[in-house]
Order: sequence, then C-alpha cells, then structure tokens
Amino acid sequence: MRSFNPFSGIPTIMTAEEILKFAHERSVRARMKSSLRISRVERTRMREITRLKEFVRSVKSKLRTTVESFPSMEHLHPFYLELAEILVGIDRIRRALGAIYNSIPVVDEIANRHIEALKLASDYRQMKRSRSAAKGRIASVIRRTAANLQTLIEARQVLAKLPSVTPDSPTVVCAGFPNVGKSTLVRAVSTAEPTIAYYPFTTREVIVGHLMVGDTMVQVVDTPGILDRPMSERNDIERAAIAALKYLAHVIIFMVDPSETCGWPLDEQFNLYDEIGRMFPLVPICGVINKVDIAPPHHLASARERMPDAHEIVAKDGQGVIELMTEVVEEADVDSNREQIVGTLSFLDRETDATDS
Ligand SMILES: Nc1nc2c(ncn2[C@@H]2O[C@H](COP(=O)(O)OP(=O)(O)OP(=O)(O)O)[C@@H](O)[C@H]2O)c(=O)[nH]1
Ligand SMILES: [Mg+2]
Repeated sequence: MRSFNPFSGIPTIMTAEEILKFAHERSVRARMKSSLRISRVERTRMREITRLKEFVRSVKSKLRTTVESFPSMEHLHPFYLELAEILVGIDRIRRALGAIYNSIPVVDEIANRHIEALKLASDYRQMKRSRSAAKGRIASVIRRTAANLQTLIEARQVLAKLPSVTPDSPTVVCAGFPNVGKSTLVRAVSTAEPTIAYYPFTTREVIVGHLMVGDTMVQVVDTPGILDRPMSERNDIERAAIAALKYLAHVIIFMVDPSETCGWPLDEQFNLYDEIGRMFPLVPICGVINKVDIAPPHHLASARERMPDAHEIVAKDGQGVIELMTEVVEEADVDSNREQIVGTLSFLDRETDATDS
C-alpha cells in the first residue's frame, strides 16, 4: 500500500527574481542559425526575436510547472485538505495558484506584441530597445505576482513536513490532554520517535508510526495535546490533532493522567473525553488511565468510575501496554492474536517474562 504526503513531491518553487534571472540567462545563451550572407539588420532581428522567445518560454515554463506541480485542492485526502486549511489556508493557496496561472496569457500578449514590432522594425537599435522593453514589461508582470509565488514557497515548506499516511491502513490515533504520556505510549509501541518531555505541548504536530501485527501494518498516530475549551478557541496545533482524529482514526486511544502531574485536573480531562465521544460517535474509543504508578488512590478511583473499562497502564515502563494494544488492534478489525502483539512488542512483555521464569 502506498503511503504518501501529496505535498512532499513538489519541486522547488522559484521566487519572482529567480525566475527572471533564470529566464534571462537562458535568453542570452539562446543560439540561432545565422548565415553570413544576411545583413546586420536581419541578423539582429533574428537574434532579438530568438532571445525574446527563449526568455518568454523559460518564464512561462517556470510559472506553469509551479502551478501544475502543486497538488490540486480538489483531489486531496480530507486530512491533508484540513491541515492545508489550518496551516496555510486553502483560499490563499487557490488564489495564489490562480493568479500565477493567469499571468501566463499576459506574458504571451506582451511577447506577441513586441515580436510583431521586432518583425517590422528597420533599425537594429530600435530592435534591441523593443526586446528589452518586452523583457521589462514581462518582469513587471512576474514581480506583481511575487507575493503569490512566495505564498506557495512557504506553503510547500510547511506542508512538505506533514506525515505520510496510508489512508486505507488500520489506524489508531492517540489523543488526550497535553503531557499525559501520549508520546511515551506511541514511542513504545511503534516506529515513531516523538520527543518525550516533562512539560506540556512537547508534541506540536501529528506524528505517524507503524506497528506490524502479523502481516498487517497498523498506523499509530501521536497527536499534540488538546485542551478542554470551545472549538473556536482552540489553536492550530489542537485543530491538527482533531483533524487526525476526524480523518484518520479507526480507533481512538484516549489517555488520561490521574496523577495530574500533567498539569490539568482530571475533571477537565474527562470533559474532553466526553467531547471526543460526542464528536466521533462511530469510532471505538479505548480509554487509558496512564501513570498509575504515581496516581493518588482517590484520583485513580474517580478515573475508574468515569472510565470503568479503561486500561490501566504505566506507559513509561510498558506495564499493561500489551493488553491495551491487543484490544486496540482487535477494535481496528485487524486479524490478529495476542501472540502476534507479544511478538512485536516482546521488549515490553515483562509479565510474560516473569511468568516464564
Ligand atoms: N510516572 C510516569 N510518568 C510518565 C508515564 N508516562 C509518561 N510519563 C511522563 O510524563 C511526561 C509527559 O510524557 P509525554 O509522553 O511527553 O506526554 P505527551 O502526552 O506526549 O505530552 P505532549 O506532547 O506535551 O502533549 C514525561 O515526563 C514522561 O516521562 C507513566 O506511566 N508514569
Ligand atoms: Mg507528545
């Protein structure tokens, strides 16, 4: 199955000045067939027309490739469409693409007018003036669209960094408040290597890892923390986490931290749990109570009351993680058994080791 980020293959986009420099260099190097028998005036005419045509061809090809190599917004997977909206703005991208594309006929028109003038000119100085006037006018058109090119350059930079996802693969998205231990879990069970730190908002983007279960590749997605507040007040980072839940999750792991060392009270964490349940009623949610090694008993008791079927784990040292992942994979409809999970995550299987010995 192909994993992809539609923005990762966009070739480098040139700035307006780079396009002009590139086209200028091409035009002065343009070769023409010449014969000693033709007059100086005719030679100049041929040279100026050849140079202008080469200049125009180079400018247009750069504009056209810029537009054509940018993925069409109409065909984007909704996850990428939403992230492009959050991180750059779809309208901004569309407007920039449209404006760049629309400058192509303007360039053509200027070129055609000056080529006609060059054909009719009788004086070679006039020809040079005409060619350089044409290049000047085309340069103004390109400079007028410089901001649009810049928008696409920046969009490419940001969007090329998005993770590659395989939309059809079984996908588990881990969500919850900041600092509850999401990355610790995702790092333990998948190929992803998110940074783990004692402070909140460590993860600032959606990160995709993989877990092989038998022959099936399961995507395990780490997300930035989400706070309990109205959607309209959520920032871009939280909205990216919600986009992952909305468009990628076949199963959601919702993690709470009853130790409250994450920095937020359990009540707020459960408000978010309820909200996510309301937002995605059709997606199975596996509740996880993390950090049971340091949770005070009364908080642990109230977490158990709110999420009676939750898995209790210590993500930091793997306790309870195999049981959790066995259920998660089952909920994701992956044909598997505990042995396969144990096989992949054997380094976490302390309990099996203990019983074996
Ligand atoms: N005691 C204990 N600490 C844990 C456990 N799991 C994670 N931590 C610690 O909790 C802190 C936050 O862990 P992260 O995995 O970075 O949390 P996160 O939810 O990804 O945080 P953000 O990316 O900021 O949203 C780190 O200091 C971890 O070492 C656990 O089971 N027990
Ligand atoms: Mg994290």
